[in-house]
Amino acid sequence: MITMDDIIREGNPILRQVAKEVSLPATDEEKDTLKNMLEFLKNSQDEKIAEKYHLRAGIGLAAPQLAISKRMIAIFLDDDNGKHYEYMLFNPKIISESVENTFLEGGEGCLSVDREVPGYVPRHARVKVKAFDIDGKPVTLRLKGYPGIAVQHEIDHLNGILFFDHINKDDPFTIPDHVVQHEEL
Ligand code: LHY
Ligand code: NI
Repeated sequence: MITMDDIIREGNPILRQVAKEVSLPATDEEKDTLKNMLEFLKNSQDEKIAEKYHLRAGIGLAAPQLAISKRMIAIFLDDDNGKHYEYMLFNPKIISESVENTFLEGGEGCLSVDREVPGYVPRHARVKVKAFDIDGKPVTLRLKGYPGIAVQHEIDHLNGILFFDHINKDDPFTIPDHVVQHEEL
């Protein structure tokens, strides 16, 4: 199983690389990695397992965080309405995005960043993502709110981008342009 020891941290140059497309059909090893990534997220949200293995709770993970520079991400979360989202995706690509933006009031963190970086991280309020699922079937997702933010954070990792790259350096808590918040999405 994946634990925090497998997750590389800020300063490791792999986090700044542009990850390679997975050539499909994916190998069994690639599929296993993706399944283990989802399993990690699930475990990290299970109080007992998380405590036993010292896992930091996470809702999303990208393969480069495991030092695997390939375009694979996993997401496992419940939104504010209790709706459950879980995805294992190969080669996810944002094919359209809203002009409207959103951000998390509490800012973002990252399993690869062991410090708090204060400030708002502007994200598109809505994104349409094309990807391939674990079986190599094409999927199109329309995501907004929390799952929308999560998928943008994870796809950023595939492009060598970390959340704090988006924070306004001069004024970290300035409200981004064109903002709509969750209830108005
Ligand atoms: N995951 C973190 C997590 O808590 C950070 C995060 C926060 C991701 C908000 C998306 C939205 O799950 C990662 O750092 N994954 O890359
Ligand atoms: Ni991250």
